[in-house]
Parts: sequence; structure tokens; C-alpha cells
Amino acid sequence: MERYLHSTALKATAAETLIHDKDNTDEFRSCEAEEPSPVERRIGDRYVVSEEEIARFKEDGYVHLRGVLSAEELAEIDEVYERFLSGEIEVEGKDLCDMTGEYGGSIQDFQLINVMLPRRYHPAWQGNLYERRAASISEQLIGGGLKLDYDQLLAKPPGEAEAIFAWHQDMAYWIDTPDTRTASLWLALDDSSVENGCMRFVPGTQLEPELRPHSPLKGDRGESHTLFTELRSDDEPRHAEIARGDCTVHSERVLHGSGGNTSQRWRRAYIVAYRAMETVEEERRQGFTHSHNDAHDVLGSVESMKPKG
Ligand SMILES: O=C(O)CCC(=O)C(=O)O
Repeated sequence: MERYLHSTALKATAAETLIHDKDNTDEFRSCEAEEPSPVERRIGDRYVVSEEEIARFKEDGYVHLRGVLSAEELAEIDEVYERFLSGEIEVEGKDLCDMTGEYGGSIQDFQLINVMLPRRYHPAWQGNLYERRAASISEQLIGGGLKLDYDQLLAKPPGEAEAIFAWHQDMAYWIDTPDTRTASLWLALDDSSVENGCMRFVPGTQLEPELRPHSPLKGDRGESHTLFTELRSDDEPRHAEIARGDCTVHSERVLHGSGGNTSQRWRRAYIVAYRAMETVEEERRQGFTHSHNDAHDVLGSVESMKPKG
């Protein structure tokens, strides 16, 4: 319990600080181009995405957006996030788990803490400002007719060098549907760098004709939820170092994952995924809600869980 009490104290500095510290990386150089400031881009529920960012999302399969939430807006999220990490907000069964390994154990020992569907366990979050801004961003990036499919918290405590999120494409985790359009917003609650396990992507992999082959990391869905695929020798991963309040947005087919946390800081993220409305409806018809407590046969019906050969 003790370690969670310190997470808000470890809260990172404003976005601008990291940009100054890190101006030698590609990600941060791109922030210096002349563009409206985050304050100008946030207009109530809306966040204005530039043409260049839309093009980058299409080309790379992900894009980095600065200052999606302000310091004040983030503070409200921190408070609830802390209540999840301390166990004050109860999460049912396997929706609270360690994404590095098997189910079971206690949150104090988790290396990569995963809370699935926080809005289900804390209904006051439903329709919150982040969700509304994420809806506006998603529509600009992938078009209309979308619905919030799921949300998730992923936190790496300080010093968890093995808190590695295995390489994967999100579609490998999901059932197939005709319209797979997805915008997954990954909001950084802490400055996110290589040291504390930021996201990394292999740009362009969303354009490959087939999904890469994925396998369960450990046993079947009763034992662990995690899938993985191996990087190929010609893959060129790129780290997405982003500041607190920034988001990356990624598509359902881009190859991505994250490294361990070797720093003495937390790495907390809050994810919301908008997907085609028909897809969300089809998922629900099949009993697929993105909860790890969904029926075993439903979770086992995704392609990557089927026996090979
Ligand atoms: O937060 C991470 O480390 C991985 C997140 C991820 O894979 C996702 O949001 O699809």
C-alpha cells in the first residue's frame, strides 16, 4: 500500500519542462515547429488536431498530441487514479491484474498494474472531460460513427525493470469485425520517457496486409491475458517520449509495446479507445466487453488464441 501513497507526490512537472529537457529527440524536436499552443487547441470538449498530425497518424499508425489536458484538468484524474491504486475503488476479479504475467497475487507485488474498464468501477468517470476530448480527437483522426469501446489504466511503479508490455497489435486481442477503425488515446499522467517505460511503436506496421502472428505469453486466458509477437530484424521501433498531459493516439494495427521502468518515478497512463459503433455493438452481442472476466469461450474466440497448425 505504502508505495501508492507516494504516487501523487511523484507527480511530474508541466509538459513544457520535459520539452526543454529532451529537445534532442525526434519526438521533442517535432514539438518546436510553429503550431498553435495546447491552450489554443483545447476548446471546451474539443481539441484541434492539425492536418500534419492527421497525416502522421495515417503514415505512422500513431501520433503524439501535446497538452490534451491542462494541469488543472489532470489533477482531477490523479485523485481518482490514486484511489484505484490504493484499492479504495474496488475492481472485480481479473480486471485488476499484472500484464507481465499470470493472474493472482496482490497489487503490491504487480510489476505492470492493469485496471480494465475503470469507468465501470467508477461510474462518475463516464462522460468525463478526457473522454469527451478523446471523442473529438478520434473523430478528426478516423472519422465519425464512433463509440467509446473501453478504457484502461496501466501503471508501472518505480524501479520495476521487468514491467515490459510485450510487443503486439491491438487487433490481435480483439474479435474481427468489418469496420475495425480504432483510435486508442494513451494519456500520460507522468512524464513518460525511455527510463520509466514509455510507449514504443514500429511506424508503418499498420499498413501491412496481415496481422503478425501472436501467441499467449503464459498459458490460456484463464491464466494470463497477455499476447506477444516477436520483432523482426528489419523493424525500426521508435520511442514515444511524451510529457504529462500529452497523448499518443494509435491505430488498431500498429505494432507497439513498452519497456520496463528503471527509474525512480511512476509511469501512469489512462487509455480510452474509440471504435466504429457497429463494431462495439457486435462485440457486445458476442459478450465481448474488454473485461478480463468475460466468458472464457468469448475470450478464447480471438484468432491468436486458436490452436495453430
Ligand atoms: O501502456 C503500455 O505500456 C501499453 C499500452 C498498450 O499497449 C495500449 O494501450 O494498447
